[in-house]
Amino acid sequence: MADRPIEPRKTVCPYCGVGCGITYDASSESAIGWNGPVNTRREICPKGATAWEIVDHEERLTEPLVRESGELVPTSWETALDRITSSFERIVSESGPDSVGFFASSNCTNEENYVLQKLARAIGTNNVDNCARLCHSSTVAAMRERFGAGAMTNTLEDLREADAYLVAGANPAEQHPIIFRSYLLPAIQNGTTLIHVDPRENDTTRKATHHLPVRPGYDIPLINAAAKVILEEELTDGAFLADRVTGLDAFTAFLEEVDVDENARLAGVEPATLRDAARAYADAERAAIFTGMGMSQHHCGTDNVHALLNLALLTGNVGRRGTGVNPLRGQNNVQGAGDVGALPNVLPGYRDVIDADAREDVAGVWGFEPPDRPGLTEVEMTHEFGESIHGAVIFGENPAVTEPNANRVRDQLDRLDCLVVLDLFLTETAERADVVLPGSAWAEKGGTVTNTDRQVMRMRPNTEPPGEARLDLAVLCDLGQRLTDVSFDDAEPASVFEEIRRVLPQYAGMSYEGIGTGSQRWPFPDGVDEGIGVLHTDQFESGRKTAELRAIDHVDPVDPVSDEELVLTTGRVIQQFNSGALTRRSGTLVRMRGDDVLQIHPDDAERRGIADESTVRVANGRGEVTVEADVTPAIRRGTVFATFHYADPLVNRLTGDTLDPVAKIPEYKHSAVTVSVTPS
Ligand SMILES: Nc1nc2c(c(=O)[nH]1)N[C@H]1C(S)=C(S)[C@@H](COP(=O)(O)OP(=O)(O)OC[C@H]3O[C@@H](n4cnc5c(=O)[nH]c(N)nc54)[C@H](O)[C@@H]3O)O[C@H]1N2
Ligand SMILES: Nc1nc2c(c(=O)[nH]1)N[C@H]1C(S)=C(S)[C@@H](COP(=O)(O)OP(=O)(O)OC[C@H]3O[C@@H](n4cnc5c(=O)[nH]c(N)nc54)[C@H](O)[C@@H]3O)O[C@H]1N2
Ligand code: SF4
Ligand SMILES: [Mo]
Repeated sequence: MADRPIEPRKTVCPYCGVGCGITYDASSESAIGWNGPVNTRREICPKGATAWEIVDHEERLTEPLVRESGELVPTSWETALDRITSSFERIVSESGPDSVGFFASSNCTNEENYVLQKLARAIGTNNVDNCARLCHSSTVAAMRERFGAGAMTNTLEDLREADAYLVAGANPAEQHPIIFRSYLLPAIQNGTTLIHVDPRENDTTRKATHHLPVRPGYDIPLINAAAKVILEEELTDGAFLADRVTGLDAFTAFLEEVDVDENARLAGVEPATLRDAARAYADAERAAIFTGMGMSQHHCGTDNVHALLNLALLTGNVGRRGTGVNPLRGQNNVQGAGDVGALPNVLPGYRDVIDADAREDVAGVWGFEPPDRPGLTEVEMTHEFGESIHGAVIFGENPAVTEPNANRVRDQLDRLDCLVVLDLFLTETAERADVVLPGSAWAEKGGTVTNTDRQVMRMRPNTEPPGEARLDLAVLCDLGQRLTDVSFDDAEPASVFEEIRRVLPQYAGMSYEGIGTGSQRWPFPDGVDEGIGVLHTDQFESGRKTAELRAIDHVDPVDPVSDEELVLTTGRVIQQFNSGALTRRSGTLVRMRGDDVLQIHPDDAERRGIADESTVRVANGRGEVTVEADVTPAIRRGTVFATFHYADPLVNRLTGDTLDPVAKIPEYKHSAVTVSVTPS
């Protein structure tokens, strides 16, 4: 690929939601940091530092592929696009617009996602979603309902001022490394208390003052007990409760039934540790909550977050610097993919598709009215593949590895009449496609991405796509031109951003030029000088002055666990990213070990005759995997942990596809499994 022209320009890391500034560096022939809005001292983590290895990788897709007699063979763009057009036209004319579905990409820009959701809606379906569904859809649902905005309430900058951090079900030391090292750790070293709620001890726990090793799936009893301690010991913020909160009496009555010791035991933590942690949070002048997948990815994910919101309201920890409830978002643009409407129930700016005024407003810009019936979510769509959905476009996602109940997902993908994948590599999903389109990597594209603390930043090309590969935005616009009657002939990021501004109230005051090499933060209404940092200061984003305390009952996990079984929970490590489609291809990252093992407690291992580093079989009714055992007291008894970064072992064969009833997020963090020595 050395024949591509390269010009180093300031862009944004393609991996996590921190949004560090990176650029190509000619002297080291790799990516380095620049002093971006978040990584102001140019700091980056191992993934950012190896990001160029992906751009220049020999396995990059460089020409379109189509399936002929069962095999994927190289073809021209014209043939590939013709195949998609004729298949989709036939499917839609035979079975209607809801017989096609679109997976947008949280790894890709606002402009690309905006075009894809508009394309779906122009065809006449709201079947468009992105993998925000799999991360924080539950968090967004709870926060939108109670506070009026599903995003970090605070900014990284002001969170440095907190006196206590409550990190629940997140491991920022590994998953948001630059936030942890450059914002949280300096405060912790300066005396800020860190409370970590996580069934495992990991790099975040190692800096914690209090560790609550919760049993997976039992966060609600733990949080309710903490709320009871706060109320009993009069650690509430009376003035805030009087002014900004409703429902105190009903909530107090609900807590009367809560027994702190009993709930602590149910949650698997020491009552005294729980009481100390509750006091540490409530006593702090400013206390900030961070929340992650350990909370959101449960069949009760929305309720988990509702329970957390109670803590912030009781103690007046919202609407001020150094406080709030802060979901640490996943990919570099998962916040933005939702903002621009790549979701089945809302239009750009989170306006409901069932709201006639919202539809009319976008119709004023689009020239057509979007359909009024909410579409299906990602997991619901895969379940309909081969049933009511026959054609799908999967843009920058790898569901064959990352969706729950992977054996079922793979069967369903194979049942589609026409599966189109737009990606950089022949992923496990692309291998099942009818048409594979070669897209553009981070270093090849322009456009904007929105990071975890609502900062919209610009990407800039450092080089061109390799071979016949094309810019994602151009490909999506081409598909729009061919599949709809609407004009998609303008594939310039700057002009698409202009259109986004016109339909997305939160971005209305921004400008592409104005963002420059800095950032602009939403909400940024038209006519103001800058976006708003701390949300909910005088009133909530809901438009109300108050938010409600809410009684949240514990619900048992869906998978009952017998005496012989253990609970499998899943997650991440610093050096791998999601399906591993990119990071498994980095020679540097795969040399960092420990990312494809099963953590098991020494007592559980001994009972099963399992030795450290031996190969074990992990199984349940959905499937099985073989994996190396890492016998370690870092994981609580009765629980085992594995990452989902590999296609082998494919850990998602074991996860279940029960969905949270509100947000439709799958249960990734609690599956019953047997673990046994593999027969030699
Ligand atoms: N290095 C790296 N960084 C990433 C990613 C990556 O793949 N690799 N992915 C990005 C994406 S898309 C996302 S969404 C974020 C996710 O970032 P995190 O939310 O930090 O991700 P996880 O590791 O899935 O889960 C966090 C923790 O939840 C704990 N946990 C498991 N079950 C429970 C439970 O029942 N209750 C509680 N309280 N905790 C539990 C796990 O032990 C784990 O340490 O990371 C982003 N950043
Ligand atoms: N067991 C278990 N499973 C999980 C989770 C868990 O905690 N446990 N977490 C869930 C979560 S939070 C998430 S977000 C999902 C992630 O699930 P996915 O989104 O499926 O995972 P990624 O590996 O991020 O997939 C991104 C794909 O986009 C491609 N890509 C990257 N950049 C570009 C680009 O610029 N252009 C194009 N065209 N393609 C690009 C990559 O090659 C890759 O194939 O996994 C979910 N699955
Ligand atoms: S912290 Fe996240 S955004 Fe920053 S370099 Fe690492 S992966 Fe990239
Ligand atoms: Mo995610």
